[in-house]
Amino acid sequence: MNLKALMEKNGIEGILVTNILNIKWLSGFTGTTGIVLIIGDKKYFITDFRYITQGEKEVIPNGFELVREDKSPLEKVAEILTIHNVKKLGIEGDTVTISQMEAFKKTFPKLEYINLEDSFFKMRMIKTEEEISIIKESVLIAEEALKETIKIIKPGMKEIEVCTELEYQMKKRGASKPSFDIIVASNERSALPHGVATDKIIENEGFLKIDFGCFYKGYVSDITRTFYLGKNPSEKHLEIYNIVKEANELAISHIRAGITNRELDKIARDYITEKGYGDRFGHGLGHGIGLQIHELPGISYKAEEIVLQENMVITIEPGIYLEGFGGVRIEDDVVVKKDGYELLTTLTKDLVFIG
Ligand SMILES: [Mn+2]
Repeated sequence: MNLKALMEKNGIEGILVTNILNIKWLSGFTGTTGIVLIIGDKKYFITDFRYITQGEKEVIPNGFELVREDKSPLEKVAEILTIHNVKKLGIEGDTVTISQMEAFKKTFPKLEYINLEDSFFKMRMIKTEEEISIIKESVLIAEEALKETIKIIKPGMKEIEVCTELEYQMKKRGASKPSFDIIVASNERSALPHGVATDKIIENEGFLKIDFGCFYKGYVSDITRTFYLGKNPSEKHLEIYNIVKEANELAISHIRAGITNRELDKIARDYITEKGYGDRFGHGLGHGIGLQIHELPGISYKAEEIVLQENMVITIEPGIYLEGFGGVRIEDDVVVKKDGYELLTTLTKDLVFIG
């Protein structure tokens, strides 16, 4: 769906966009303060003194009119709405706060507001070729950084040292920051699905799970690899590693436009359940990525059913977590294609022994 279709469907003349990531997605603006107002074919970007130069460079090439406000952005919005005689305005119901809504109602008391709910998040699900190439870059930076980091990992190191090295290696390659708090979970801590790095010492003979990624030009990567530190894994280590790897590969092999998010989740979940570990896989199979680390569609049995479409970018990340023992997750980033998929992650999924 595009903006025009969104306005027609909702019977509105304009849309007020305040979510900063939706603003970036629409206008290309990378700053932190601005408002976008769409009225019919006209696109306005309203900002203050601090962002005029940046705004000119970023939003004007995308067809926006730059409007400078010196007092209050909402007063400027009110002026433009009056010029165009707008009566019904769309707002982002999944983003606007109660305080913002009260401010809108105070400034434009005569308007009728239409809740566009998650429409922008749904539009953002399908990436352009340009967005996909940036995400690809983001994945490559993260992967190269991990390869460099693995070289220095040894028993006796703290998880947080691994995390710091990985962050440094990503930034050195052009990342602006990690896409979330890096997870470095060693030994029995690997059983924590979201065990962010701590000052725990990494010990020999156990799993080391690293879930990481970076922001590059505003877009994220999100990858997990589980390593074995040492040389003598138990049968259980190998068993759960292989089940997770097979579930990951099985799910990815089914990706194509037309399958639903829930069907995909079920494929991996049924496989893990068949092998006896269904209750140890307690989270969704994956999620969309883009300007945010968790975007629509959620690839989960709990998510609203969504049919996958070409150029959605999703993660596939099955896991098995055994409390007191350890856990495995293998996560890849994948582009949905018409008749299949494009795997962006290139790191091996074979169990790698380090240390
Ligand atoms: Mn993820």
